[in-house]
Amino acid sequence: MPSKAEDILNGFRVNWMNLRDADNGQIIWEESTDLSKPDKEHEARVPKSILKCRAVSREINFSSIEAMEKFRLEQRVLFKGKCLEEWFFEFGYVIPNSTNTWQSLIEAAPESQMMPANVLNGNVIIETKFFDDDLLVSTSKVRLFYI
Ligand code: RRQ
Repeated sequence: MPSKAEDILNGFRVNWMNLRDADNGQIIWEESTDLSKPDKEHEARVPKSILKCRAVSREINFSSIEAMEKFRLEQRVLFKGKCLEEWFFEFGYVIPNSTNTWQSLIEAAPESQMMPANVLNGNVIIETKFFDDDLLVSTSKVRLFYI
């Protein structure tokens, strides 16, 4: 018998996602592959100019069959397995059988110095944990290439 977490996961998908330079609204990256799926390590190629952005604005368009009380993400930036930074994003209540566009702002920690793109390239994994409140629904991993 499927658990509640499995029911949510089975009815959940990311339809598309984009990233913008928050200072000028220009799209840096967009894709319609579902980077939330937990079974395999995903890869994404992003322009290295993203590292110069003060803030990145992200839209995630997702659909859910199941209601969620408090949909939220915990994301970790891992460099060679070591956590550089952790981010917390909360969407809140998800209407059953709905499609939603979730906008979030990713800001550089003040006075944080980015490593060069050639050092980061292929060595950064974004680990994303999907929760409904305290219930872990899935964990996905995306390896980043800065091009
Ligand atoms: C804290 N230090 C760093 C952080 C460093 C460093 O110290 O050298 C390097 C990189 C980063 C992470 N970047 C954040 C930027 C850096 C410049 N200032 C603004 C913030 S990043 O550009 O590599 C970055 C941006 C966005 C990493 C992850 C993401 S993301 O979480 O929005 N994301 C994107 C989708 C594919 C490309 C990246 C991963 C993602 C999003 C949603 C889901 Cl469901 C799964 C995975």
